[in-house]
Amino acid sequence: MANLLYDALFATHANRQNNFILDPFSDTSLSYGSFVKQAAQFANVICDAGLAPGDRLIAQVGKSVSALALYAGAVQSGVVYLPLNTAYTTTEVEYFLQDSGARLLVCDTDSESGLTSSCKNQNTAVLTLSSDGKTGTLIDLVNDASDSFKTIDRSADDLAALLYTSGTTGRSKGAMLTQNNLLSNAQALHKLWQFDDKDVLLHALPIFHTHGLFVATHVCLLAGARLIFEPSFDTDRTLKLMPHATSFMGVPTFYTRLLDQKNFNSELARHMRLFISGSAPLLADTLNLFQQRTGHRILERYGMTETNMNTSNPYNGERRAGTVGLPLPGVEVKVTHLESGAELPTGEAGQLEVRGPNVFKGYWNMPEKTQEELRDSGFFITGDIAQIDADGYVHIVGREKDLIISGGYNIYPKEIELVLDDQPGVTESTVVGVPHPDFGETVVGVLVGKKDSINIKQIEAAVAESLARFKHPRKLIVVDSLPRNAMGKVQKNELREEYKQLFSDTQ
Ligand code: MLC
Ligand code: AMP
Repeated sequence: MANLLYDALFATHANRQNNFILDPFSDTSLSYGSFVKQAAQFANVICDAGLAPGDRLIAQVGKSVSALALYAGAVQSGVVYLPLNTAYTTTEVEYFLQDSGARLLVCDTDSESGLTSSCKNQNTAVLTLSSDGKTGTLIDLVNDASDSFKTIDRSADDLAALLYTSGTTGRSKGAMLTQNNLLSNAQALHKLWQFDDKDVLLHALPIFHTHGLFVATHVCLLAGARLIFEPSFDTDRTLKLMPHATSFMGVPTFYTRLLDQKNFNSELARHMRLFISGSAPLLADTLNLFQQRTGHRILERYGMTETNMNTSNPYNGERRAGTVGLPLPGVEVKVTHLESGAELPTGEAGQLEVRGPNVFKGYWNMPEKTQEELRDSGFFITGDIAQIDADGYVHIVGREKDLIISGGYNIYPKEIELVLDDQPGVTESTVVGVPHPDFGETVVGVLVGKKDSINIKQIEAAVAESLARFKHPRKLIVVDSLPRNAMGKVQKNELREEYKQLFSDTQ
């Protein structure tokens, strides 16, 4: 047997001296060969920590080359990589620790103390890694570890990663991603988007999500391309670095922020060959404005944690504004009736379903939830409402799932409603997403209770205590009652309509 994912992404680069990571500011670089050696050191430390193939490793660490080498070491040692948003609070991380049964937690030096007791309770080892990837107990061990490691065999259907995507019921669900889920998708994108070893990807996405870790990094690894590996997205730095790059991937907020910069123009983008957008809807206006400003037409694609990428606008061919393009080779999409599941005729809007080698194995420890969303036929029910036009282009027209996407991050209202309902004086609450000029959508909490019995500041403090900053309602509104339909269901669309101007640019 072999380790398909490791062999394709990393082993192929062993001993190669060509550049992998570039830093144009300091004019330094790291070769592929050196990176592969670093990964082996991390793999040795992971095994020395007692992890066996299939064990889970939680990484809640800043974006650094060491963090990427930790991921590569996890793949090489056959453990299941479980990345977490660095914004998650201790309370949120404790859930993931317990649900995943992780054997090792790698966290930032600053957050170790808050997690030590939970880790001790469930016999999870803890190692630290500083946000710049240069220090911590993990690095101390890596520095003493051998830079060669016998790669652990893993089959195509073995788990490679476990990524949590919050659930409408409030409990995050772990999406089980196999070696083949990840490799087949990376191979399809590598070919479709024509990446090669002359490319330099300006990588400003976090690597604790699908977009930054699997779409951006895997495609470059397969192509032998170079990465300008930014710790996070910073508009000014992006403008300075762009002349050194050939390609860029981002969420729509990256693009609207670039367009807000008057000095962002075709001159700065003259070396670029490809801009890709995803994770949230890209407005047709943004796409057209970007093309007018730079001469480049952004290529929009659509994916999910459970399926990696499903559709993409073509590299050569019409990049149709307001659509997420055509199904990837090997991927099938169909639109079905919300209740009956029957396939709908072309052009009709309904539930978007996806089938292919990219579709995950199921939700960790949630067989019923898996059964609900993954049909016996292999089609996965995405929760997105779409219509497919006569040319086969997929238009995402809405969401059946109760989801807010803010700056590319998924936020599930239920998780926030549970906290708000718990607050003194609140008899009930509901959370909706409303348009936001920068983040696309943002969170509004609507509370029912007696005005004088609700303390907004205290509620904001309670929310901050248990939920990551990006989930915090940007506005809390107290009302006498919530709009309900005849069945008693809260009419969130009425509230979205009522508050849609709350953050409008034209205020
Ligand atoms: C940061 N903040 C956010 C936020 N990001 N609040 C809401 N939504 C977000 N997305 C908080 C900050 O902590 C800060 O809090 C305040 O909002 C202002 O932050 P900012 O300085 O404006 O944010 P910034 O740090 O610049 O980050 C914004 C961003 C970042 C867009 C660069 O959110 C980002 O990198 N998003 C990418 C997410 C991503 O990779 N999605 C892919 C999911 S995978 P305070 O305390 O200072 O007020 C997927 C599948 C697929 O969806 O198809 O790809
Ligand atoms: P996540 O679960 O974090 O991977 O988010 C996946 C969800 O993001 C999808 O189900 C869609 O709702 C949304 N999404 C991703 N890409 C796009 C896109 N290009 N256009 C609209 N929505 C998108």
